[in-house]
Amino acid sequence: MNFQPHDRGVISRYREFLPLTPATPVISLNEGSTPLIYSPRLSERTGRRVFIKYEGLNPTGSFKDRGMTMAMSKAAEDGAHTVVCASTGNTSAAAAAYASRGGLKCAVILPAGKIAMGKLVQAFVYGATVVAIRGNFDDALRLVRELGADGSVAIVNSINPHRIEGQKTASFEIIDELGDAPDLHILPVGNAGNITAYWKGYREFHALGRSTRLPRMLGFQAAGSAPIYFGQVVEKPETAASAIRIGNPASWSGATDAITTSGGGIDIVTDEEILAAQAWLARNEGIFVEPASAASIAGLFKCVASPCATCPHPRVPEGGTIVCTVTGHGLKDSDTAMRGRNYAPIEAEADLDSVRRALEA
Ligand code: AN7
Repeated sequence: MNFQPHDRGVISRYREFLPLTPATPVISLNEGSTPLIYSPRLSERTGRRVFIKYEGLNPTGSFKDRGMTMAMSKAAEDGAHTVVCASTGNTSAAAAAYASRGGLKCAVILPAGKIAMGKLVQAFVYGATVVAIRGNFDDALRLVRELGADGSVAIVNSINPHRIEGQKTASFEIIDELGDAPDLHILPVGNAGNITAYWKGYREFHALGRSTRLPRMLGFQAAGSAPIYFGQVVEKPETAASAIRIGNPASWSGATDAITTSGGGIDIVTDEEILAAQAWLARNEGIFVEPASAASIAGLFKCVASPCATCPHPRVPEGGTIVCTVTGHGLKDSDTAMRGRNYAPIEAEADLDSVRRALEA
């Protein structure tokens, strides 16, 4: 049998581009290699070739697995026994899973009452110690920095540079699949690690001659949690997209660099636009994403509807290529997907006539 352990994860696929040593133990769940799905209806609506990078199909249901395989492997190499992170939900799910895979202890610090149930249950079932603070994500991240200061625990938030290294592999995959970089890349922005990582990945492959161009990077924040857009810390961020309910992003400067050097932009979308885009994508393309992820799609719609000064979309040539990253699976947060909608089954007796009547109603 020609079986090799970990022969499909991002470390194995892109080892030569990652800061590994022969001694690094690879802690992997075969993450990455997610589908890049051509989107006919988005393409029709925008007059561009639109692809969806469906990161919800990673092992724990979000893009965080790419960075976590790196961060956990390096933590194990460095002899750490315990990892800790702050999270709006997806980082904690990934940290808990990869810690259990690697035999490390995991503690997660979460804003109480603000974590989608699908994510919270992941932290518990994977066996993490879960602490809910009376504060928001930004408070949790401050506490994690303080906890990690004496070196007794390894921080696996994206302030850990290994996380960014792992996450940059998504850009590699896109270039490998399209044969070049897209004209425009759109993604949601919360703590801003991902936009920083994608831009790093695009630049690295471009420098190696694997792509002929660099994309413009366009990030979308939720209107109630948009510190980068407004240029100031938001003390009390609010949004239904709880994953990006962040008022003081750790990778702020990375995002600014990606946006300015790529000739891209940062913009906002309202919760209404986000939830409408979430439903639209599911109904029209068969792709169910969590609210934060739908910010990419809401952003694309906003660009089409009203080209604005900060938005590079009008400069994408007709027929040009756009990739939208959708970062997390829709099942992560079914409560928000149901809220405010009249999703209810049509009740019927268990006989053919009743079912027929129900179908005709
Ligand atoms: C689905 O899990 O910050 O801009 O603690 O879960 O790299 O922070 C999650 C962020 C977008 C924003 N989409 O990415 C966490 C956390 C989803 C997310 C983001 C997050 P960054």
